Amino acid sequence: MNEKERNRISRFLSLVLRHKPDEIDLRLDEHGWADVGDLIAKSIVAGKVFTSQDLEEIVAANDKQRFAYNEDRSKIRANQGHSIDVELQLEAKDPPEQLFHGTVERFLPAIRVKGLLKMNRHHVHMSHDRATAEKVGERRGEAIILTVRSEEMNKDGFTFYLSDNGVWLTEHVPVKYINF
Ligand code: HQG
Repeated sequence: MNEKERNRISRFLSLVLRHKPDEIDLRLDEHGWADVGDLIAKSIVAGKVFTSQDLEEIVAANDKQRFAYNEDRSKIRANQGHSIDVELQLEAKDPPEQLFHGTVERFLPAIRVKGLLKMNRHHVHMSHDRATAEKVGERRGEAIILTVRSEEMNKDGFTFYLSDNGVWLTEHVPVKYINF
């Protein structure tokens, strides 16, 4: 499987493991896990053909480590980014002093009023390095990087989580903790 093909399947996996499992009649358990055999079989029906070995390659090669297997590799899930209702059982973790969030100019008026909202996802996504936040913002245009005073937030009682692929997550970032 070449890189282009891997990316195509990877995007398809994001769709069915994070947002629309119903589209291929895939069942995810309450923690977001899909059975690997079931995923492969139902993907084939949907015209996305890959083997379990292809899947292992896709998971290993994924630029953001978006997917993970359980211990015996019988199940797979997305590490974060869901819009459907799953409980990832993330562990709370103390954040560094500051975290970065990449966005674009046109969202700033709303962010200045409401702070950072999780929008369609389960959490607000932040990164510990500015470069990653730049990439996140650039998906939508010229990136604007906001600094979140995460340590202060945490001291004030807000909970932070670190996903298995290194994304920092929290429910909501009120305006007063954002440096624009
Ligand atoms: C913005 C991708 C108006 C927020 C990326 C963002 C990341 C507001 C957008 C991951 C707002 C939501 C997450 C407010 C926040 N008013 N707009 N009050 N608060 N926003 O995609 O952080 O490829 O849900 O700034 O690389 O862009 O999917 O979040 O622009 O890691 O693995 O609303 O998704 O990773 O957009 O991206 P998103 P995000 P994957």
